[in-house]
Amino acid sequence: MTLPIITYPNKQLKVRSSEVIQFDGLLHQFLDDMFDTMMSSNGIGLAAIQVANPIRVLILCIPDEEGNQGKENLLEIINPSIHNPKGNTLYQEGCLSVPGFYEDVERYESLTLHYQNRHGEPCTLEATELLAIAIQHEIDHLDGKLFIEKLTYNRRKKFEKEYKKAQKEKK
Ligand code: QAP
Ligand code: CO
Repeated sequence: MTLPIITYPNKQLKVRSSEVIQFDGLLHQFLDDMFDTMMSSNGIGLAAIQVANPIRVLILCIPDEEGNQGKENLLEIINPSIHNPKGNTLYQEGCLSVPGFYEDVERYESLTLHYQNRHGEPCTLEATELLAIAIQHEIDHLDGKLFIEKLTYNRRKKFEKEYKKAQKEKK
């Protein structure tokens, strides 16, 4: 089942999400719904708050070299924390909650991630490249932050102008 995605400037996107303590069937159904929602919107990452659920859950499905985005590449990440961040890198980011807008954002180049899987088991992951960037983007959602908040003053102004214009044209 797909869920509706909340878009900027909805204030719910600013909420700090809470730790997951119950790894039950309800959580598993929700993770499956998040996956359907992300796939049907052509996303590579989705945080629970983007579908109005303020819990520390995110999913990622980075396409492989052939561009395939199969469920075998799906990462379900719960209660994550970033360790040993290294280096810096620029990437043109987008977000399903800020549709149609893309801008360069600076992130750590590599990191170690501690998290729990859908069964509550502790996991560790070494991430670089697009995976490392996507992890940071999605964890920001759990803390109520959007990538547009990392833009310089001038680029943020450019965003507000372009986004408002696009919203008007949609109506
Ligand atoms: C987060 O973003 C991300 O504007 C995931 O019209 C972004 O899946 C991780 C999307 C950059 C790493 C690098 C955006 C789809 C999808 C749009 C997404 C749109 C349609 C964004
Ligand atoms: Co996003």
